[in-house]
Amino acid sequence: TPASTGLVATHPLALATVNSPPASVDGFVREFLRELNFGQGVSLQGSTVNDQYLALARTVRHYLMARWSETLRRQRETQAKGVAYLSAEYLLGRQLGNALLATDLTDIVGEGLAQCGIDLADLRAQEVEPGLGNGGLGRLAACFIDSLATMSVPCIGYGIRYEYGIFRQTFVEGRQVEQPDSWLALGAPWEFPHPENARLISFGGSVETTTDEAGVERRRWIPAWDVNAVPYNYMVPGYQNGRVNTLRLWRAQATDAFDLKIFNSGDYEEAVRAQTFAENISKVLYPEDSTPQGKELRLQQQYFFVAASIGDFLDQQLPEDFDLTKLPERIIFQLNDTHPVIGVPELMRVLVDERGLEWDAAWAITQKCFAYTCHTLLPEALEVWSVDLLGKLLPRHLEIIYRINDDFLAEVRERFGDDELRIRRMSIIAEHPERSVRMAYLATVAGSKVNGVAALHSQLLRDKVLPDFDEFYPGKFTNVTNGITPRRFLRLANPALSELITDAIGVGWLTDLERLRGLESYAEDEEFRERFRDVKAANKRRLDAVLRERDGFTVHDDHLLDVMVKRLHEYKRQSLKLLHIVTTYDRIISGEVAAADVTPRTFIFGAKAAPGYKMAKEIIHLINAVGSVVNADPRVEDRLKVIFPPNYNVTLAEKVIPAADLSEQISLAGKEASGTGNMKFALNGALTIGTDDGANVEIRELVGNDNFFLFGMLEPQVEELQTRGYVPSSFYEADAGLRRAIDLISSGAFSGGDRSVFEPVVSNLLYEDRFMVLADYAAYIEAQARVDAAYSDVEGWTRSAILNVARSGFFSSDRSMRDYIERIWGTPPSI
Ligand code: T68
Repeated sequence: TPASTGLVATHPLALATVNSPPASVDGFVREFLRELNFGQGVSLQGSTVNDQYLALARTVRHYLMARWSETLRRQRETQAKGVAYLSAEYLLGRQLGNALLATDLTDIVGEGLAQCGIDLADLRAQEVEPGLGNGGLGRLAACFIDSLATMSVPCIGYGIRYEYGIFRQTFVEGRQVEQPDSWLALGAPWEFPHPENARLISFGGSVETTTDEAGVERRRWIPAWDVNAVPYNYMVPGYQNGRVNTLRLWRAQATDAFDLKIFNSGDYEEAVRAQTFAENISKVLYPEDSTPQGKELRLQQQYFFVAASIGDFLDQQLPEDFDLTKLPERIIFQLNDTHPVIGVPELMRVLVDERGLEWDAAWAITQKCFAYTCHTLLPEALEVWSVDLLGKLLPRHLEIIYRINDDFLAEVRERFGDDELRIRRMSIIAEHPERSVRMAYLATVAGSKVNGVAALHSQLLRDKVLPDFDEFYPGKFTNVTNGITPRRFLRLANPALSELITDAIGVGWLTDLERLRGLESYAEDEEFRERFRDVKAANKRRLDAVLRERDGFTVHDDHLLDVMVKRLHEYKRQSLKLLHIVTTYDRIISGEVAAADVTPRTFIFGAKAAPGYKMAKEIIHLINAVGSVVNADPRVEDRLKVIFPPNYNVTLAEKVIPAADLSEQISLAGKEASGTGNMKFALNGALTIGTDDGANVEIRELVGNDNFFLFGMLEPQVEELQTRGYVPSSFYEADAGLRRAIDLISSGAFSGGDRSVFEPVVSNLLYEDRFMVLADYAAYIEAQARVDAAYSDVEGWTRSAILNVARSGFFSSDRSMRDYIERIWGTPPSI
């Protein structure tokens, strides 16, 4: 309840909800200095860069506050249908630039700070990005909430406020070493903690049967332990539209701080044991990507944030007398992969056990309130939880899951008779190798819709991963192709290109990205092409400055910049890129080609490997080893450079992508669900060399075959080769170039003569090669030759690059959001 205003209510400043500071240089400077003085407690003269950054962030926040408060007020009043996006990950990137863009304050702030003798760029550089996600899935969530705010759609993002985000990657002698990511250490100016709104989340214990007042038997969960979930709110500003949505991340806090009696007795460790245990839940992000870890703590994290979020929504966002049968008219819970799927039995538990609804009524509500997005095709990436673990941690939820499964299988029997094979295939409970809950199946049964993240992926999901369910639930499966926010990945990351675009086609494209089509005719304009090239070269110099300072690397602005940035995973095939580099190097040192005849290229890698993923780490080591040798070999005459800056993250992406000429999207066909980096590169005028996989398919369709380098097996060919029996060594035997590249690695050329170092990588390629690197090698080398030829035609290349920009409007996440609204949510955009 808000504090009583009493007499103060008559004060003029108290009449408005929240007042904004004046949007002028003077107004800003006054506000900024007040924050410095009264927020940080320092004078301008005595302030550090961090003081200044924190004061600036809080000042910019002030400009968003009135919009936020107004957005919340309106939502309370209209009770318009909204989206609760449930995601264990949000890879937000830096906040300052985006907040300045949203408020259109960049110029005012730049000038105001200059008057104070401060360079805005220095303060921007001070911000540590919240890396609360692993890769594509987490970044997608961040793009989606940006788009929803910009489109004025009511949305709350719910997630976890990890104390440590994705690890900071360092290299020691070329090998990955992980360091904790202390993103909160220097202060967290963007968050609003609300400890007074903490929610109690329970775990463990048992279930008993009780009889309620009406004499009806009810199951009741008697938990064994609990933890507080403390909400931390973040602003999600729409782009210059007066709207600010909310991202609410939960932090775990112990219910009992510590045991004073034990503390006084001197056993300090024991005194805080319970606290440490509870608070571990939001301590650190699991760095696993595309391979879910069946760890108890991870299940605790999932239930912790989902139970807090659903409880928060029902108790805090709805009016007190809300009729729960109307819940589907008010909210849709969008499940970002299976990580939040435990929310399904949780909503059932709340409706049935706590709110007293009948099972069938509760199930009817639940089925309409959830929708599920799948982000993978790898069978090993589909999350399962052992029944033992789930029953120990969440006994009542396990019961509910069993009941859901029983009812579901009864329906299957009704339709198909006692087709036991089918029943076993479709059961939410798997029996082998261990009794466990298939979370994707639970999500599919409970969700009103199930979507894949690119056209090909959604098709394969229906045909290969969940065909029985597709048959059983006609119309449930749909596609929404991923997207990226053009605010961050074009306007903020590439101001020079943004300006060139606006000069050509005027304003308005940033919220209506299809307008980039207007650039098509400029591809034929020689002067425009020259300006476009100037922008690219300037972005390479900007990257050069960043990497020089960061890691001591140089980037030549006259090299073709060939970039592969994404998580390190065998299916993404960084090793195929590496074989191309080794082959090119081998051709030079063997004298097959003169260095002077090789297209000068700088290869940039950015990739983190999951700490427990051995092969991925070996590949990182090999990339670094090849880089050291190639970069230092005088015979190469500096025409090839391999650079691998450690700790690739959103901040670095914003500098790398705008500088790129060539985008490497070379996963084995049928393995990359969508990819979103591929979209960012195309939008920034890089050409793609890629397989027919994920959203590459749609990129190629849109930008045109002539402006895309396609290579490799198609998905059905992959499937066919698999069935026929894939023997990687036969490709090695048959291709001299491939043999020489692999032999060069085996020879110890990149490991100081030691042949054992990269033996695991080589053997894996020769005798296992799950992702058919060797089978696609020849096609890839041939495609790279096409790249070289195309790049030598400067005007032709520029034309293609411009067409990539002009035809990438479809990949705005604003479009993705329209598709979700139309195909899944039915949320009318509200004002
Ligand atoms: C990615 N998945 C897909 N997973 O690989 C990518 N997994 O093709 C797609 O574009 C992107 O999702 C967005 O749809 C992931 O990023 C994970 O990060 C992840 C994290 C934990 C457990 C499993």
